[in-house]
Amino acid sequence: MKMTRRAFCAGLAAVPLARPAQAQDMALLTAKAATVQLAPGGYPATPVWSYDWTIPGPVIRAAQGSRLERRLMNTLEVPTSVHWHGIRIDNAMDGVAGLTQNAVPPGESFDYAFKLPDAGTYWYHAHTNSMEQVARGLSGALIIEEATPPDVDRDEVLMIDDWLIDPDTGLFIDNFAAPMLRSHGGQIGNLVGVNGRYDYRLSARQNERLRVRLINSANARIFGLKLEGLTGWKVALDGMPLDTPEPVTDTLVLAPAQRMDLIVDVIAAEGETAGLLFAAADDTWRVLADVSVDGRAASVPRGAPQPLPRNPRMEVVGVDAAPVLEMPLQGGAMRGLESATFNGQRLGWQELVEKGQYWALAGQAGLGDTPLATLSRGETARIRTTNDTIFPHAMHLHGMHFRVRRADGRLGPLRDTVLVMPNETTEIAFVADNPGKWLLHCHMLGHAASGMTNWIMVT
Ligand SMILES: [Cu+2]
Repeated sequence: MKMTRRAFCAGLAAVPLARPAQAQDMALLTAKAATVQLAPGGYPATPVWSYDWTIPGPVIRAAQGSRLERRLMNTLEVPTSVHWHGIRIDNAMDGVAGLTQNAVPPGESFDYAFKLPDAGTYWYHAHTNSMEQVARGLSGALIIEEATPPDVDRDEVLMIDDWLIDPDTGLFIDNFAAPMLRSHGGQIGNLVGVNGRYDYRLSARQNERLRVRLINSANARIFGLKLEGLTGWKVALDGMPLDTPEPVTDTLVLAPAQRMDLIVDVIAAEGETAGLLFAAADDTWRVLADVSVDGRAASVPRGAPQPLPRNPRMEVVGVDAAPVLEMPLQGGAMRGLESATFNGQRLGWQELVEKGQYWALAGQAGLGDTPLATLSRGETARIRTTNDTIFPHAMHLHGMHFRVRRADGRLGPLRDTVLVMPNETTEIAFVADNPGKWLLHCHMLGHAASGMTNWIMVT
């Protein structure tokens, strides 16, 4: 697909339509078919599934400790539901169709209302047939603000995505269920962009300080990212503050569903190039977000930033004494499965393939009636994932954050999604302090739909 980079995109991005709301009404989040100019001007516009007419959906901002209320209105022709990714949420509000709620039928609504215990960068997305619904556009940023925000000049949300578009028609290439994609790395788009634009650009001044909130909302693409004309520190991962800001010295890796907060200083002078680059498949660095430097905010850059204020309940205690649950990641192209349990039956590889199941977690393909584990509230648990496949997987736990326990017993940062590379063993440890049924799945959404989904119960 040939894409020219143009300063001006002729297509009009869709804008949210203001709706008169009754005072007693809950604020709406409408799942809606829309048409958006994702490809450069001159290429056709793309019919999408949106929240409130835009790709991505509106940035929802709320204060830490407050309650978020949204009435999902489903005006699509398919059932849907909303998952509030990374929020340590009431189980009934987690949005997982078939586990925590029934999918909302066309024409109906569902009221989401929940407390926001943690500040940070989160996102929301469809969790009904998410492989297709997220790819068609059903996602948006969810920003929970600290009472005392860090000292920055600006706060920018960069939702990074890719889309698989037929350049002749503008339509999404409709092969979400293709075995080739689901049994391999997943659906990788042919157009990469930020906040719904292939040519996203910001303007900034030299020595201006920005908080940049990166969110990977792609179905399967692992982004390698690099700063140009900018210098910065990592200050949070998956919403949760790091104890100490870490200088960015190398390529940043952001797996599907992961977030990273950076505090970035513009070091390029006026007229010099600056921006965020991504590693393309041909190993070249390409511009993902262009920063045009115009003027000067200060004569010298500032020093290292302070850490963000901590969120509550960030400690994971009693890890060394906690029992270890083995959850090997299995299957996929080139490796396959001898057998796995699917819908209560032990099936061989050929039977699994016929049912569209290419992957398994600890011998189980897809959700079973019984959870992978039942944990008592307050218990510390460890789950060891050995990746026996030849593909990377971004493993996400709902409802609770975890820390990676390294081989030497030290704990990594608190997060909700971890990238497990082929032949790698990663152990996560968490306090099971949130009661309910919590999904544990790969966030390569094609993998999740074809076996890599399980759940744990906290009683
Ligand atoms: Cu996977």
